[in-house]
Amino acid sequence: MKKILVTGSLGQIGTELVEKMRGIYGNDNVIATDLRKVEGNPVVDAGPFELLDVTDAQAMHDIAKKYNADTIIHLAALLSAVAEAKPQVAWNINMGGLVNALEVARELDCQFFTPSSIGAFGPSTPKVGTPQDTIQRPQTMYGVNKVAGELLCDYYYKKFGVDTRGVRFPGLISYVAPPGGGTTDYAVDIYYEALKNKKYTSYIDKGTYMDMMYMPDALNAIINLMEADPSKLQHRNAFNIAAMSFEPEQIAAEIKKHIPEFTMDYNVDPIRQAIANSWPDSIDCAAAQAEWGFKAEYDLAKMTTDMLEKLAEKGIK
Ligand code: VAH
Repeated sequence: MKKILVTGSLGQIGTELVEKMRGIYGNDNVIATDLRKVEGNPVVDAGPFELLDVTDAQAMHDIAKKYNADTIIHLAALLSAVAEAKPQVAWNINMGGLVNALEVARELDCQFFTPSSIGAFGPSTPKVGTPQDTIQRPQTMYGVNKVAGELLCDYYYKKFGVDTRGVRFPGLISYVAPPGGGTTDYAVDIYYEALKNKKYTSYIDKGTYMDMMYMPDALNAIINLMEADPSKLQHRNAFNIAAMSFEPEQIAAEIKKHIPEFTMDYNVDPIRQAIANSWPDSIDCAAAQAEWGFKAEYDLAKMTTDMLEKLAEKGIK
């Protein structure tokens, strides 16, 4: 990774990944792109930034060529709840953007990363200790996109030799950029509301377990996988990774340790609840651990302490 092009740079992952990679690889070596430009945002100001609609294949090719990119980190995509509301748009952006990015990687011989998700599993997948290789018959557009994406990345590796790599992310929690339209967003919103209003109304029901991860672990996972020795990667694309699994009552109880007056009630959103019900409770990360040494630093308690501290420093109250 010497010249890295990132799509969706102003999204939940991109915002922090661009900054972290600029710290490691140099400001000028990480080319941030996004559909929109937010003046004053460090992603836009601290290094190269280009406007890019990922459905425009030629524009993506031109930017990658202009900067001599040797790596593409393709993050631009719609999350699960938005994709369910606008399935045709999701297909065009999630699949159209991915195939364009893979084509650029093939043409310019770039290493390639794109995230899959626990959304790539479905109701017939084993729910607890979900294996790396198992049944994947999701019933959401997001899940269909993620499974197709995993297969497409495998195909580009086998057919064209593109060095594609990827992980199945769980819900990602961070204090920097909001997720925007996912099913797991409640586990981010709850911290903001706990600080602002001392209460939270959860749209995900009591007892619904989902895998989660704190953003610093997610960023390290991307970088470590991209830097990993390729000869050790048997799975290559779509490694299961997770740091913790919890249900709403458990995150609320953890927050209560810091904010004793915090309370939570429920107003379940049937659409996001149905999506959550179709996902695993907890996935097995053995392949990622064995093949590239995946390890997470943050559990629920450590993450909660850090989230509340960092949000308070940001002035959330
Ligand atoms: C979503 N945060 O909720 C995403 C993610 C594991 C879920 O892919 O859509």
